[in-house]
Amino acid sequence: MKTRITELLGIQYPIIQGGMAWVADYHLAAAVSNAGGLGLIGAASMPGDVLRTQIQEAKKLTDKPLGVNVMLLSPYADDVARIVVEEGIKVVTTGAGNPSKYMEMWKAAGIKVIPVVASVALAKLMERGGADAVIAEGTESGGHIGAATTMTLVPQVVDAVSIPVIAAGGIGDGRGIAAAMMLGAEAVQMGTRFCVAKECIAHDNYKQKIIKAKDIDSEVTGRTHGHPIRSLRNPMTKEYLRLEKEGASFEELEHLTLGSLRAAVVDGDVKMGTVMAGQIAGMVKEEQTCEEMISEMMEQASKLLGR
Ligand code: TUI
Repeated sequence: MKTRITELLGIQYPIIQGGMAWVADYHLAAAVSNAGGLGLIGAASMPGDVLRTQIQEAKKLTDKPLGVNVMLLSPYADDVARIVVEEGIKVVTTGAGNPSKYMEMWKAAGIKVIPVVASVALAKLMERGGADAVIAEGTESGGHIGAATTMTLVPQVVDAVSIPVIAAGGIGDGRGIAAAMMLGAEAVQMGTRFCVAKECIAHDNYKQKIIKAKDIDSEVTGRTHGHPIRSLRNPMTKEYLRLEKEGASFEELEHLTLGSLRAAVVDGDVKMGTVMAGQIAGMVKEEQTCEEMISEMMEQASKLLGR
């Protein structure tokens, strides 16, 4: 399935893996790339030296195109932005902010820059600033989210910019891929489904929590202080939402979730940890290899799209 995105990135299938903090390490990134999509190392949780090692390890596992996701709220963002250049990374996606201050450095290094946007306004700004494509991410996604749904955001971004648009949020199978294409997207970004990939290093408790989740099992915490996060309902989200309702301070809430993503992903604490996952978790039913997931989804999408 050729699109401007498969051509731009030199990949076989229009599938990009989300750059999930703690979850998307070099094992997952290399597996997605080897299966014909674009794998990304999620640098949100990584100091510069850790990212450097991760990139070098990934390159031992794959010679296919490979990217890095730069989470702009990370305290290491400046180091990470420089290290992707030094390590010869050719594709960068960004999340949770405006990457304009790094754009010139990345473009000069020949990096394809693909920011995640949650609004038409930011998509237009990114196009003017030289972005090669944008990822329009709907509120169905896991983790840090915007307000618009994928169904409404994607076609509005497609109409507003000339660069190719990648759809994200609530896409977990071939039907989702086909639907995204019908909305004008030229690829999809998927996170939650890849969380349960065999090659993914997330703790088995985390994977099982996603596999057991039903359609309405996610919650959004943090709306009151402007950083909404979608994760699967557990004792932590219940306590967080109770505190938010009582008007708890940012510091109190922060105290509850400090280190909680790592606790869930690495230590398997799915009770008081943050199990970030999208609304599609209810449809994710089994652990498979990235190769199995991608070939199954592409077969389904191709049939539906008649190509
Ligand atoms: O970045 C994400 N999702 C994430 S990052 C993350 S790590 C984290 N851990 C703890 C606390 C907070 C984050 C977990 N999930 N998705 C991409 C994304 N970007 N979604 C929405 C946006 C976004 C929102 C507003 C991008 C730009 C924006 O406006 C920027 C501006 O300055 O105008």
